[in-house]
Amino acid sequence: MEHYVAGWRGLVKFLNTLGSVFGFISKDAVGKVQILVSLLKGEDGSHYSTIQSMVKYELENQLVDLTKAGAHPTSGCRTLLRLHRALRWLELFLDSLRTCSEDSKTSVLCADAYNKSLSKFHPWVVRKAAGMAFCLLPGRQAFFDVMNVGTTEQVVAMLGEAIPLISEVYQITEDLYAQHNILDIP
Ligand code: 1PZ
Repeated sequence: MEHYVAGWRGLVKFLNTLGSVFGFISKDAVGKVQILVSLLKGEDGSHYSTIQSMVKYELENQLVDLTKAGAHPTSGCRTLLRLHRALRWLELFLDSLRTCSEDSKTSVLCADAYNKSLSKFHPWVVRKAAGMAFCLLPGRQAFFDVMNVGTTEQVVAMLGEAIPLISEVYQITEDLYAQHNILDIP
């Protein structure tokens, strides 16, 4: 969990360098990261050291709203699920960035990845706002420049290493949530 949270902090930091139009996205992610950190640092923190132990603890102690929103709007399971769903978008987006041609538009890649993943969990107004924000993404080269990794070849190589790790984390979480039937926490 500590590493999951640290990874998200890094992503948010990067998102913030892209400009204030992404503020509403980063604010939501920050809020969710904060919820997880409070749980991790809280009285019951020892149960939150791994995602597996969190799921077990919260389910065994009825700390999760399973069918409709209720007493536990900030459960660890619910909160992490939101970030988990966004991780799938990230995986798709980074993979398209890695393989795209020089004249591809990041806004289109980003929207495609979003429409294939996260968008199905969002109401119309969020989809609309996200779509507008995507249009303001820097172009491919400027995007690679802010990543601050080096040449395009170096960016592509770095993504080639990072994406399989993101996929692995995504798959482990997905399997765990499926196993406990908690992929639809409201
Ligand atoms: C590089 C470009 C960044 C584009 C980011 C693509 C994701 C668009 C997501 C739009 C989210 C809009 C704001 C908040 C939405 C929330 O309603 C949902 C559900 O949470 P709930 O309301 O149920 O508590 N939140 C999410 O789906 C989590 C979104 C996290 C997005 C993190 C993006 C990380 C970007 C990393 C950049 C490299």
